[in-house]
Amino acid sequence: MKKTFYITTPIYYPSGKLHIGNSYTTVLCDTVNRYKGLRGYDTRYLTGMDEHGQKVETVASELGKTPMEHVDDIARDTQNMWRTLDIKYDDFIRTTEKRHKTVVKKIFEQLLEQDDIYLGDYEGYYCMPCESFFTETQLEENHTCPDCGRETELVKEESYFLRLSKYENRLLKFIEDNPGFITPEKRKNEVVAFIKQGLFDLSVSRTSFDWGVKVVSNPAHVVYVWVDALSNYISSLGYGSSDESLFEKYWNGDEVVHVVGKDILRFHAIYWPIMLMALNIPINFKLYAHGWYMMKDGKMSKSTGQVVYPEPLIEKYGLDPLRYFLLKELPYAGDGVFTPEDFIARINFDLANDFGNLLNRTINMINKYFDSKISKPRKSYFEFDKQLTDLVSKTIEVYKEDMDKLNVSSAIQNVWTLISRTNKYIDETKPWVLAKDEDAKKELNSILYNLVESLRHIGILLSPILINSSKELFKQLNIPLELQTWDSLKWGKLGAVEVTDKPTPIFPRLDKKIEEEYILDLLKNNVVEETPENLIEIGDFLKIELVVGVIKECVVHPDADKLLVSQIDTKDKVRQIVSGISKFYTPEELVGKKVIVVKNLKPVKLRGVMSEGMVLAGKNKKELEVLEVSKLKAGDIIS
Ligand code: ME8
Repeated sequence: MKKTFYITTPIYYPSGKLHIGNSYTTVLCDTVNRYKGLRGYDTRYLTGMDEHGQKVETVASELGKTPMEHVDDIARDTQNMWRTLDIKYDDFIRTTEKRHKTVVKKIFEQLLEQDDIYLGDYEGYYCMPCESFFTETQLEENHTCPDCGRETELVKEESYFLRLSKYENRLLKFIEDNPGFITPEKRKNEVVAFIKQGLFDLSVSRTSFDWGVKVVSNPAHVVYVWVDALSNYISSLGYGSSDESLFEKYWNGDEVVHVVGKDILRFHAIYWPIMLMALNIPINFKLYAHGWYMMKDGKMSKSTGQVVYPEPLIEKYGLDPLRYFLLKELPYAGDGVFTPEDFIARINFDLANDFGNLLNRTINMINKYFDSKISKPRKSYFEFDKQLTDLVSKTIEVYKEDMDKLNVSSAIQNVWTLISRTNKYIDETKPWVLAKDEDAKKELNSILYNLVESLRHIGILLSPILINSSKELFKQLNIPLELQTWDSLKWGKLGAVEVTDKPTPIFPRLDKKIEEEYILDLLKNNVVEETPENLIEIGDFLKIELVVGVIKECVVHPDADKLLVSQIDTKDKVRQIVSGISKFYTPEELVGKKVIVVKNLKPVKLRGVMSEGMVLAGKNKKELEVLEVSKLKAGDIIS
């Protein structure tokens, strides 16, 4: 029986178009999954979308869509994008699907019944774009989000909690007993340090929005995103349904790997295993947390145009160069940077010069010296042969170790060492010199055979990575299917070959300057002037009632020097408004001014004094100026 292998990406938020950063995870999983398939595993690859939450509800309404219409659109676009990247997943789960929601409901109720989930009160600062809650001490200045720097909102509501604290010691022991559970090592250390600080119970429901899975026993609550999202890894396998065969086969099978970005490591390394412990499901997975793709100037961000999308790069340069770049340039335990210069350099140096040229030169020589046919040599003629074959065997071994660790970047580097060695073999054996000697035909044939045999091995090792060009290599060299397999990775399995007599370079060399400029232009087009998040509907604006008010009296706030308390006539009444403008105006300067007042602001007490509205003012770094009108009268409407 074949061994099983189950690999998952995180399920993506439908917060907009996915960029090369999120694509990295999906390409990485696709590559590892193809590698495992090559090794003879029975593989299953899951990806999908995390479609619930307040943000989806808000963005959809801003776009004038229902949440379901919005997530349908994004899911379709995402699947199209994966098609462009030739991602071969077996299942695409969406958390809005019935098969998923049923499982979430079941899990929640079971945990509630067992008292692993209990009802309490939640107070925290919520950042909507990040879908995250923070304690006050975690916030940056002015209560802004530590991750994205945007304003957070203080939320207090009834909430269900998952008892993390109860499982703290069991989890630490599990991590200690299973050294390969979290990789790379440095990520594991981060997790252990975090747990040792002590775990707080996790808020797992919300009453402030609707777009989510309703708690069966208390429908005022929706299940908060992480319990919903994490369950996808088993709901997609039919866990808890009438047919658990996939769950049995893959979850309780041989290998399960969750691949995640470093930012969501904690959720997968702490909350998910604790949920599984509480549900009495074996923690059969291993976790690999990768770093991030950055831009030269920092994080990828749609709002500043510091973002790269895969499609235009694929359209212009083909799929393999992008897959190669993504997989090669992100080091195992660190972050990577995308620059147009590096992208073009990788195509020109690694793909066109080193790899493509080796294939092209080899085929051209076989055509020129042997009319496209060579035979299998009876013996070795050169001292360099052994060096080459030794390196081939060694490369297979290190490649295997790297790929099993998901260190694809290192696997690629090792294959390139073999490519360089093979290029060097040509320089050492000098086929063009032997070609002049009629008595050296056998030696010349053996050199070309060795080149093709090395290229065949390189093609197999690269087949999960460079999916199109490895096929092209096999095609141009006419390698039979049975010699494209993992089991055929053995020197000398190749017999006689007849290569194509019409070779085409698999990676044409690019003009550095022109292409770098082309990519820079692409990046400029990505600058988004205004994102849906900062656009409002006209209806939102019309909700604000603005009228002219005449300031009748004004004094300094009794308990706060910075505040002025004004009595302002807005015709319907004289209202008291507190404003933080004493640095710019004395009370006397304000009396008599005809200003613009927000009339329908909820009254609040500011340092103990009631304020019923707001006076509009404009400001820059140095000055603040209250907006005034000249002809209009108290109560006149501003619109
Ligand atoms: O976090 N480089 O979804 P998400 C590399 N729905 N990876 C990046 C990246 C970059 N520049 N930017 C984002 C979520 N990512 C949750 C997951 S799973 C049960 C729920 C990665 O769409 C990021 O690290 O915000 C994460 O792994 C993935 O994209 C999805 O992010």
